[in-house]
Amino acid sequence: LCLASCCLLLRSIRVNTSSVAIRAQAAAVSAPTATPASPSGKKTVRTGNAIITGASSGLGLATAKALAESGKWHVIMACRDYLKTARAARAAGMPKGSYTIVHLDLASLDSVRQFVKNVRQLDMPIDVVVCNAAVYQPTAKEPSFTADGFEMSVGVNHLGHFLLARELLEDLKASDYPSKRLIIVGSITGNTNTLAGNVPPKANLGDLRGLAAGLNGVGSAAMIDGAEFDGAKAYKDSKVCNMLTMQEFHRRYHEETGVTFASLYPGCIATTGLFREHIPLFRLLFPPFQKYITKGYVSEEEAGKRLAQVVSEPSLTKSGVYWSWNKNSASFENQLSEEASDTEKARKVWELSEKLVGLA
Ligand code: NDP
Ligand code: PMR
Repeated sequence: LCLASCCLLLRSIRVNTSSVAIRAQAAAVSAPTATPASPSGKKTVRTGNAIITGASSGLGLATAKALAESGKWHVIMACRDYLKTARAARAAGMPKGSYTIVHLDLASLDSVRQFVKNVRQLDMPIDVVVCNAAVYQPTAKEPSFTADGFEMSVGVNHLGHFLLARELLEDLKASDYPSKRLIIVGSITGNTNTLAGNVPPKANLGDLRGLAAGLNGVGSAAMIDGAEFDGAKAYKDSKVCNMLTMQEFHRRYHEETGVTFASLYPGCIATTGLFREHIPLFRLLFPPFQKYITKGYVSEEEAGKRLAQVVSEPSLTKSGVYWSWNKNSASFENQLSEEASDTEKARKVWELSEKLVGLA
């Protein structure tokens, strides 16, 4: 059974379906909700405000729910589909007034800039930012591109978040919250020091020639390493960029700002929308494969609790850390792969990304 599932899973990555183009949508902002005040006279920390990108489903939604239900957080759900997010929040039973939905399409740098303006208009301090949204296009034969012409997976998962995080750093810096955090979700599949990270195609940023040339597929490659397009690899490369970016933020800004920078692998949440573009056979086999064979499976609810810990647990304030959880669901500081902890590569990815998003 193990061998058969492995072969089917591996084969299923090679089956092609058309990729979905994502367009920038008009900005939509829900009415700001007042942050509940802490009871007067008591020395309680005020309600924290956490921005979570991609909170309309999967890990982002489960984290938003866990934080909202704790009563200690107001969640700003940064999503590209307003109605879907509103329905998801309601269906998840998130308390009314515990969240605000603000439009964000990470596939458009204009949308990212507009989001930052809209969020500032809410007049709430920004205490935590969680870069969680992602797309995974394992069956795409050809690359698709963001509004700014970047290959979609790296464009959304890394470059959109890079601009967002850079812009919001000053808001985090200005916040008076006792523990301010910027969290960028990583993954085991970007780390080649693990079994999961050695399933082909493996992450590899190479000498960054594709990123340097703009990732636009016009006269240059759509892949960071300059090689031919491979959707699964592009996703894994984007996760390496996420983990490198977190560490570069830590080196450049932790001391100056006091912000905690962190990344994590929450476990294999095999049931989320991340696999929506995969073939039906993969979607059928992947959850039982992860539950019964690798035993790496976690539910959306459990993964949401883990990310919520990285947002708010007083014990997880160390900066520059990539968190993982053991079989007993206890958090620990995990080791990144050689590439995902390469300081020189982190600096280069940072500098090239700055140029691409118009910050340098
Ligand atoms: P989902 O597909 O359920 O969630 C992804 C979210 O990203 C959705 O809310 C989606 O919005 C949003 N999104 C996609 N494109 C854009 C865009 N252009 N602009 C704004 N939002 C966008 O997947 P997961 O919950 O699994 O993924 C969440 C994170 O967890 C990702 O960073 C992923 O890499 C990471 N992860 C997941 C693992 C897993 O096993 N599932 C394991 C390790 C890490 P919409 O609803 O509109 O499509
Ligand atoms: Mg993997 C302990 C082993 C382990 C873990 C924790 C994961 C997580 N995977 C493991 C092993 C294997 N996977 C093995 C042995 C195989 C070969 C059969 C395998 C295959 C596989 C495929 C085809 N796995 C996958 C895919 C995907 O398409 C997923 C992916 O790579 O998305 C980028 C995936 C994943 N495996 C994981 C996790 C967490 C994923 C989702 C990827 C992510 O969110 O980063």
